[in-house]
Amino acid sequence: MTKSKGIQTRTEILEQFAVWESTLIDTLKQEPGLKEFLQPKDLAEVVFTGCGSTYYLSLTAASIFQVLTGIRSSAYPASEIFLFPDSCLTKDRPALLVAISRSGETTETLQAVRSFKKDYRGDVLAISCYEDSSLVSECSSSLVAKEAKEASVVQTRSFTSMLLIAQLCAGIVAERADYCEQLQALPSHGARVIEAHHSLVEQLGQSQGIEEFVFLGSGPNYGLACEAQLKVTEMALCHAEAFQFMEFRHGPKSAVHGKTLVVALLSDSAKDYEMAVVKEARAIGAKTLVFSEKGEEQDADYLIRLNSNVSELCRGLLYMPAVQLLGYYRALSQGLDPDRPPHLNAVVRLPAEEASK
Ligand code: F1P
Repeated sequence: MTKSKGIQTRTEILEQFAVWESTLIDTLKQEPGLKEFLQPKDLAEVVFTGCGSTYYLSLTAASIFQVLTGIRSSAYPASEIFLFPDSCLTKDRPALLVAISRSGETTETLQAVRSFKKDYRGDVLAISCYEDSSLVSECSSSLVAKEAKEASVVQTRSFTSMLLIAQLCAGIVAERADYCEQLQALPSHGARVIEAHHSLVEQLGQSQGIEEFVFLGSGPNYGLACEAQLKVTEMALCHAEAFQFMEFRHGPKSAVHGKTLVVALLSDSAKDYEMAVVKEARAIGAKTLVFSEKGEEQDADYLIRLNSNVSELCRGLLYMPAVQLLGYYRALSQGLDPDRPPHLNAVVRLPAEEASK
């Protein structure tokens, strides 16, 4: 008997909220050790790294970390760190590398860690789903979302759970108990939002009237827009792009047509600017799906209202299950198996001769 397509991905998306909950509990148990590890360092900068989904996670994590802690934070793909180290890092300032990898076995991420430890002599914090991975064993400290492990190739609950860990770290370092408290509310909000909008997402994912996707997000939401783009690309092999809202006007909008779905991950702080871009996309013929806290936007074809009452730096996670489902339904409608995208492996391991250069 053939297994139904996408069953693992579907389960991992829809059951992620319980995993968020256990990840929060497990991570908070490590708060004293984490404080001890992170706070005495007088850090000048924090660099986040990963590959693919975990690079996009790094973009969002760095943005949140910098705003909450005031410590300069940036994100680079792991390959850039070991291939172009001096473009990414400075040697004379105490820095921490946060290396993020679901598997903990991606060669580029391990190479980045090794090069950072050797040439920049900094500490490395690992965030992974595998406690017995090479990454965890090579780093000075680690946080593991052990229940977020996945059978699917494509990352869904692992992405959100590891992002939650990074957000909690930022809250702990910043001593923002209020922020950590808000994170506790995300599992129940996540389940509620998906229950309320599942059928809309299914309809949009399956719509024959949509041929390509543009995801817009600014500030901490840019990494999320990139990850949304990757979900649709990986699962559904569909053309998708991601931009910061205002960048969309500088060229990309010229390629938009009546079968483009523009998905807007709104912030609070720049909402008026962002909605002006949505309005413009709609005026040139695109369909628009807007994620917003209050759902009062008039210029949207479709709306997903979060109504979370948590800060914009906290709530981005709530966008992800819906965009993951969008990729899932799009894949099914194309006859593809979201669990097993062609040509893609769960772990990218470089051949030994490439890895040792
Ligand atoms: C990173 C990654 C994924 C991608 C694919 C291949 O893996 O690039 O983002 O979806 O599964 O691996 P990891 O380092 O987070 O394990």
